[in-house]
Amino acid sequence: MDSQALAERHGARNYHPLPVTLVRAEGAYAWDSEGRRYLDMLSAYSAVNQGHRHPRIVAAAVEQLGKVALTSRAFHSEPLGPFLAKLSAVSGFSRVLPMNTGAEAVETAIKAARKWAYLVKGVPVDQAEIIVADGNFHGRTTTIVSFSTEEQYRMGFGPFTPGFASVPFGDAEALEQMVSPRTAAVLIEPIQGEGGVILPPPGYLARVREICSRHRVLLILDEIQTGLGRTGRTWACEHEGIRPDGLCVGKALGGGLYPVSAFCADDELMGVYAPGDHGSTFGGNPLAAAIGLAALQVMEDDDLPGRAAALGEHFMSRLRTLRSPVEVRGRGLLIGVELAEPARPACEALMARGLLCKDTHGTVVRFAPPLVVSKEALDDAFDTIAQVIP
Ligand code: IF1
Repeated sequence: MDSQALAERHGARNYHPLPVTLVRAEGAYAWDSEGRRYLDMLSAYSAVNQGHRHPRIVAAAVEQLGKVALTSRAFHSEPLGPFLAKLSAVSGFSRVLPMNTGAEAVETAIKAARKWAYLVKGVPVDQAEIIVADGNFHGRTTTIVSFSTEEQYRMGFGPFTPGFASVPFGDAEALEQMVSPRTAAVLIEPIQGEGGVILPPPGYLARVREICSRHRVLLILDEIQTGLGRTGRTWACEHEGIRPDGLCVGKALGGGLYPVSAFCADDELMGVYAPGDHGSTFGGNPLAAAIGLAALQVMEDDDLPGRAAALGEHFMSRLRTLRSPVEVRGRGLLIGVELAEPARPACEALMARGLLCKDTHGTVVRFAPPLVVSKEALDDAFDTIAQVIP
């Protein structure tokens, strides 16, 4: 049996992958078991911003593997300190709590916000509320899907965690109406990726920032997908010149090699965590720290935010010349092309022509190539896309 058949036979059916088996990848490209080359337009959902197997990140991983890979946080490890210091500098927050998956970073943020509400803000214990946005995606744990508005992500997984209220994404007035003395935090994505690459109205993030500051509510941004250069700035919130009180980071923090995530905040918020309050077997392990440090250095040295800004503007301007899309939206190299019909057939046709894409929210084709992609590759990709989505 080949890999697809074995996965069909033995794997849980929680995905419906395109019929392609990837055996090698490098930079912006991947090759299947028949030797066909594809331009990767998904980047593992923005976890491969630095390109597949970036030589500097692979070298850092191999070097660390030759020393020690896993110690647990019961002991210090050599690479952890420099990684935490680097992410602190890049995020602009004094403290970093390293985890593995994005969902764990979000859960870390939720726990910190609730404890801050009780210890610092004075919200009665077990009554803190966190405001989220309709159409959100923050991960798949039962607490996180408790506040999802996507029925499929919730169906059959109750009972759900209380203490969350959802408001329309982009509506600052509705958000302010939802604020109460029990509100600990607002948790939102600067751009909703899974929601179909939904950008809020200009100024929305700045309005939310002002509302949170005025009501002494924490603003926590989930930049797990939008962060680390994807939208043309290191952090998507920079487009509106605002600074949250907490930042969830993941995906490309692992440099396309390994699960690395973190929650970043200043001392007042992160200070609610005392030794033993929260943790993870693998969080902040030496291999993750070495990879995370290299991933951040590559983002800076290869100017991935600048590349995403310039290439994204160019690519979106070309996509906007196509007649059939309902809308082309995005920022940097996080782009969604909304079709008038289901997007999966278009993704299958694009795959047959050498582009790996993923549909989202039924009718949207997401284009999110590695940020190391060349302009020429994007121009070739446009010519291919124009054949499928005229
Ligand atoms: C799947 C979606 C994208 C995320 C944001 C937290 C997480 C994610 C903004 C959790 C993860 C992944 C999960 C993956 C597919 C993909 C996805 F379609 F599910 F929503 F990218 F849009 N915050 N997104 O996008 O991070 O725990 O997965 O490391 O679950 O199918 P994780």
